[in-house]
Amino acid sequence: MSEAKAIAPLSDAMSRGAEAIEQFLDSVLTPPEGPEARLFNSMRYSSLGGGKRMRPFLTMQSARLFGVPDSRALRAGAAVELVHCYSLIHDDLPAMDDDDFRRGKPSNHKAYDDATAILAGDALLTSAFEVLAHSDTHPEGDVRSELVLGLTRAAGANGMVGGQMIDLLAEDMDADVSLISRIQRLKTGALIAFACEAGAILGKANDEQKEALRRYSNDVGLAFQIKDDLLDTLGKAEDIGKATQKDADAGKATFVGLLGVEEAQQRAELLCQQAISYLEIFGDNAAHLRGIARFAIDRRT
Ligand code: GRG
Repeated sequence: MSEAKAIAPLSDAMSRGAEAIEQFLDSVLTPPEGPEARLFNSMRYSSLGGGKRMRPFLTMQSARLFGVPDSRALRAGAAVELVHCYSLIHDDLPAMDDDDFRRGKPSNHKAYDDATAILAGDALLTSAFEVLAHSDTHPEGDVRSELVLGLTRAAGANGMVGGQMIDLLAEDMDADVSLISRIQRLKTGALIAFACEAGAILGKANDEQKEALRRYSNDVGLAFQIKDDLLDTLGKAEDIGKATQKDADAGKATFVGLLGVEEAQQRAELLCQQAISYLEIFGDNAAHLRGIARFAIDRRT
């Protein structure tokens, strides 16, 4: 009879993952001598010392399903986090969401200036691809190029940036749940989905395994976004580390605005359960991925 392997509680595993990401990003973003040190300091300001690091944790846990060495999964997860950090800097700029606080401190353009914040975002984005394309991420060029292709698609015009464009335009549209779902699938969901896909690419997962992870991550991404809307409506700025009620004040259509708090909560719960059901084929090895699906909707920040 096989005995279920004891696994560390989710919070311990997430803390260890976050610590590993912190150290890796610290090593990648070492400031050089000279005036460009300002750029590195601005990049470090928005990538170190904060954030839940949920996306790299998804990469590391997905990769573990296929026995991928942690050192490789860490690099792929860090690349995803670098893109995420760039998106937060640019999203906070006056031309976008115009937010003064992020992760409990002044947003990048407030701590530095608009031009430096734009450059820091640009440089974080490019450093993500530098990390991914390095042979330490995987010895085989084909695997590395599949990773690069996947991240390009998730982050670019057909993914996160495209979603941001539609989100900006949607302020003047009669948005319904289907449009909001599309925006969020691109803006937030695509990068979360790639975080899981990266683990599958590194581990050369088969089609059935890739499809299961794809469905899981799509539902987690949407549930995560609904929770973000709920936090924006119900949360306190001091707990969340950024302003709340921003979307409602800007007249933006959100899941909560369209469905109401209760139905939005129910939808997030259903998505969470559905996401977990897709992990059945991975058995006990997917325990932390199941935990993350719950974390996405139970979190307080
Ligand atoms: C400006 C290119 C560009 C893209 C912006 C993702 C995005 C698109 C903007 C982020 C704005 C935002 C608050 C989106 C809602 C969902 C989300 C990405 C929340 C922040 O992610 P968390 O909660 O943040 O994982 P931490 O700080 O924990 O890393």
